[in-house]
Amino acid sequence: MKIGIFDSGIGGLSVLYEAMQLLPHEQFIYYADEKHVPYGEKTREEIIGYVDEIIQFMIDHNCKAIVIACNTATSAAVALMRKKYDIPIIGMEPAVKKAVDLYGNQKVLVCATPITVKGKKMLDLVERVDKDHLVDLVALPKLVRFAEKQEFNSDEVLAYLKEALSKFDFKEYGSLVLGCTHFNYFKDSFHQLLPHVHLLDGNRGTINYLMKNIELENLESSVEYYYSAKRVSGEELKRIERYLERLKNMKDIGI
Ligand code: DGN
Repeated sequence: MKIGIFDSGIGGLSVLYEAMQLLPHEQFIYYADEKHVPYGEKTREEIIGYVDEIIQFMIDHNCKAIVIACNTATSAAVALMRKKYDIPIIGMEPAVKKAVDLYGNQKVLVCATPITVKGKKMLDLVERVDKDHLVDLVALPKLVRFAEKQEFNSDEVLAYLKEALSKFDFKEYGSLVLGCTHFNYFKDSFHQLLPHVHLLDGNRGTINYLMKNIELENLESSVEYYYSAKRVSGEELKRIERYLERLKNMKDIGI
């Protein structure tokens, strides 16, 4: 059987990339909900509807487990979906605990979409792990659109990040948590602006958790890509390959 991984768009490819490294004998379906990206600008009810439809699609396509490779969709829908379906449904959890454990001698900045930053899931997580009040949150909504346009380390991206982060005094911060899977494409820009700050994403933790919840198989590795239920081919497949190539080039930045 297969493992289904989905996101509103191409952010979750960073989770797929990690999964392919750690699970080389599994078969994957990757679903980018390009019809509805960005989820960060939708209502919770709308997101729940999209997620439900995608999970049904994955089950119809023989998936044994599903990874919601989107912090926004996890925040809005994972609890409800776990009640509704009886296969493992794995969500994203921003690596806030890891940042506090590893770099808690300094402040931690968590960046994500507005829905994730304001969501109950994030607030509960921070309350649980942030005993010393080290954690600050910031929404960076424009990065999702930049990533979807394949605009990465441009002057415009750097100017946006500089402005959005200007209210934080980075002498006090030791780490930056990427709480949105789309933000992984900007690790080099974050690193360029904040060279002494450690970058963390939640991808490895998510795949480790997935591994504990499935029966591993010994299959010939493969990935089927879909853009909102339409099988991807030709130019669109090349677009996806460019994202995977970028992730490969940045694999040594951050943890
Ligand atoms: N990749 C999504 C996340 O991790 O939150 C961003 C979703 C969006 O469409 N804003």
